[in-house]
Amino acid sequence: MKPTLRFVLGDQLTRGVSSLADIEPGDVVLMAEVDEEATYVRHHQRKIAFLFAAMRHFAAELEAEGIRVDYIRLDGKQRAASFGQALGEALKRHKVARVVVTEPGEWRVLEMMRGWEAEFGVPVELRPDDRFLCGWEEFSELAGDGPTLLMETFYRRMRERTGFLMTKDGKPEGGRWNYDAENRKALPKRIEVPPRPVFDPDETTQGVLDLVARRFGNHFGSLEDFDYPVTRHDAARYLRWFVTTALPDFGAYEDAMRQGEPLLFHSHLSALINCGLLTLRECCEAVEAAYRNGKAPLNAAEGFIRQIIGWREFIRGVYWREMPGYGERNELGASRPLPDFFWTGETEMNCLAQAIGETARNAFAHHIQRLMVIGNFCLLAGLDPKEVQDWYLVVYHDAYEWVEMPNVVGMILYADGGVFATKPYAASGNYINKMSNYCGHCRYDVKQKTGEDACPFNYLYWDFMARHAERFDGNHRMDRTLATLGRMDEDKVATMRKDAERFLDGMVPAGDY
Ligand code: FAD
Ligand code: DLZ
Ligand code: SF4
Repeated sequence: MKPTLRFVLGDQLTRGVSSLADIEPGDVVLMAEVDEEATYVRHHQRKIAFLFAAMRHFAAELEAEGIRVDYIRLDGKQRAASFGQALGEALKRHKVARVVVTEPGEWRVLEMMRGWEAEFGVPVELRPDDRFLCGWEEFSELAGDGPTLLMETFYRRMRERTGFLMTKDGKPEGGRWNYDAENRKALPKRIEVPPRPVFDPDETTQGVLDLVARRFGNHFGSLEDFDYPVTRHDAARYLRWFVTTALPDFGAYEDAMRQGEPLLFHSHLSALINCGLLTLRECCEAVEAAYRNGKAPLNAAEGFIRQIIGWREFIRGVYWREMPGYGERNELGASRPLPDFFWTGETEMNCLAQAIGETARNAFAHHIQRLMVIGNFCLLAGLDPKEVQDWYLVVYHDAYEWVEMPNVVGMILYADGGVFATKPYAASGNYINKMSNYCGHCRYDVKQKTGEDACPFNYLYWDFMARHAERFDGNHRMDRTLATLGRMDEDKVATMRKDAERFLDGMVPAGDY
């Protein structure tokens, strides 16, 4: 019998991925570093390096198992510009009966895959990605199929279904489903953030870093001090470190920010889970075990597990439910171009300068920086949703469209009109001041509402509310804010709106990046 060609993409680096499930001796695994994936948006240098290094190590591990791997390097003798070309060339090299792939994380790639059978005249079997707990088709059974969805409803069903943090008699551990109210503490000054394990690049990773510097050195971001895990072994070590050292404080300080501390008590596991080096099950099992062994409090364990089996699965369900066309949504009619400082980090707004600077250095910013600093600014400033999506997809090492797009379109920009956000996540400088020490290092005054020295988040916040007051009239979660706006002195509102106009018009558009 002719062998099977199994095409494994860069974010499918799991030995148990469905495309490898029934691998037989003689089958060939195809993996390819292709220019199109690195440049369809100009990904952060560190993201490309991370993924290529992880791919090369994964391929070596398969080979060590005796599996035949046809690995196409970006700088090798065999080259391919795109997934399609890589497959077409591989089919000339190997006489196979069929091609097996696991469904991809992006609509764009799914469309390509659907065309392969006709294009290459070979059967192509597209298998579900069972590394997620909830398939695309069954999402509506768990989340509902109305025009609006609630993550919390979906999450409770996922808890029941998986049994994570459930008692023997089917109740949520501790008697409550959600401990979020305990997870909003500011970081006390005395708390030290624990140092993390670092993973020095080996020869393979160094080769990739050199390649990326050569080929993509003009992309955003830096490769300096690359120390992230790129193998299954190191990823598992990083998970163990998180569970034993950071998890106990993860919950309480989940929303906190501190200047010079890009990771705090966050797991920093998203890129490892998204590319497949870790499975979400093992992460949740390790966290649950820490709770059951008395090593981590319930608010931390529940908070982490909710992010994974709740938010992560839910966001993916929203993506596939709303595609295609989700990326085009623009309910609030936002059209301002992305400002230049999103690429340079050069802004006097310290919170933004810190979050963007860390993003450039690490290809990472934690959730509250992405949501309440950068995202909040994008919303209030009325930035064009397409430009914001591209930026988020480029800059984070964990970014794939299935997860980036709903977080941007639905969560930060409210550009989908509230498919799952009951109101826009808008906040003034007060929130950032409460949750961080950024304002103490800023040239703006967070207490001032108007004028040259006032924190721009303050007047941008009220300008946003005034701009969209009619749109949000009738949304009960906005009642208090709109009532406050209604009671404000008209001249004061006019001054804030003028300040907002001055500030926004003063931003330099980024242009083509
Ligand atoms: P932790 O704080 O330790 O949380 C644990 C895990 O929960 C994460 O590793 C992640 O897998 C999952 N998670 C938490 N929140 C979300 C969420 N909202 N959506 C999906 N998964 C979640 N996450 C990505 O993985 N890729 C992205 O491209 C991405 N883009 C985002 C864009 C915006 C505008 C926002 C607001 C959030 C985005 N997130 C994205 C979600 C979240 O910010 C990151 O998953 C998180 O910061 C990763 O850091 P961590 O691993 O330390 O997470
Ligand atoms: C993000 C990315 C990059 C930069 N490069 C590659 C690559 O060369 N080869 C590959 O197989 N995958 C890459 N990826 C991940 C893909 O973009 C990802 O598999 C698809 O977007 C589907 O989620
Ligand atoms: Fe950010 Fe305003 Fe605080 Fe400056 S004062 S750090 S701009 S919130």
